[in-house]
Amino acid sequence: MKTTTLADSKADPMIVTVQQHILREQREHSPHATGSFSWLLSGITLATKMTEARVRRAGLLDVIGSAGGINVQGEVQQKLDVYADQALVHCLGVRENVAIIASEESEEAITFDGRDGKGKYVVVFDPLDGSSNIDVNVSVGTIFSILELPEGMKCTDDPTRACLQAGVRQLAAGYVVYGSSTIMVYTTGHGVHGFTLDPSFGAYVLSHENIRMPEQGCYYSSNDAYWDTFPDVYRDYLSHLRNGGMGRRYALRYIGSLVADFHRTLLRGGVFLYPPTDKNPDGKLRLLYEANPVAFIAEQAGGFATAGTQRVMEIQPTEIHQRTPLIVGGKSEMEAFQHFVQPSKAPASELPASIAG
Ligand code: AHM
Ligand code: MG
Repeated sequence: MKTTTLADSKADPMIVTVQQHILREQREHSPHATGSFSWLLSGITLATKMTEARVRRAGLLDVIGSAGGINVQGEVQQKLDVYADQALVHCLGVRENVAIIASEESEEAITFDGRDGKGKYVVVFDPLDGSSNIDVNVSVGTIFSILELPEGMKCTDDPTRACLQAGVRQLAAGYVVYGSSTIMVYTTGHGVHGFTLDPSFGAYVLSHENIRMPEQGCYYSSNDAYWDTFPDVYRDYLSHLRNGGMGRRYALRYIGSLVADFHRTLLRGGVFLYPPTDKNPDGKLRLLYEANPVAFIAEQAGGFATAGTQRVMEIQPTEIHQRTPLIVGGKSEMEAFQHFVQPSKAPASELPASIAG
């Protein structure tokens, strides 16, 4: 008699969930791993599923909220960004291997009591990026970066200092886009992988394995309203892209949600820029939980991220909520950018014809 195996059955054969994928990666790259890292990551995936459930009902919750601001349980409705933050704080807080967290929503880093000796991870995150878009049904996201507690440091010593590590020290980074579908993208330094949430059974399922950024795309992504206040080199670079200097005329795509704009750039190529402006001379985006995770993912996918003249991941942070300019994109666009900003350091062989003269 033939025995039916799971592989034979028609029910979701051979899916790989994010959890299985992490365990598989650990077996391959860190055979002595204890599983503690995947336990930490499961806290993040759970929190993002809680947030996604709320995002999907955003309009409905607003209606209920406007009828008195109290939900059926008698609780005051919470704004989604606060809810997303609380979901992460809660889900990471119950994982004893998390020593410290820092969130865009909190001024200070948070440490958990009684974790000395057990807590070894530092997690920094933006719980709901682009949340001003939520009321108009535009994609928003969650971004995170995972670091290790510095050698010899206890989690109660100086939580802020534990967070102030350069991006090159990230163990993992990722984001979730709550878009037309919900997708989680992460890296642990072994490529970039994407998992789409299957709402029918609530699991992130591998949908984009080993994502590579196209070497050249056809979009640039920046807030054109600030054009007049961009430094000259940025305007020259953007004119170069727009006017066909890279062999094609680049078109503009800008959502105003970093996670969504970056996700398109990762899959379709091109370049995303948030340069210094008059209003934000140091850029607007936050180094630790916006620029660094995006930079790690971009580099793992064959792209690059700079703050102008310095690689994003080499910046030594001095403050948790420090801002930075961010220019991130595929190989061709980033090499061309280098020619505008630091011509002496740009790769000679790749000079765009129009600049090489
Ligand atoms: P937020 O973290 O408060 O949502 O702000 C960050 C957002 C990014 O998602 C986006 O890239 C940027 O702000 C858009 O800013 P602007 O409206 O100035 O173009
Ligand atoms: Mg943000």
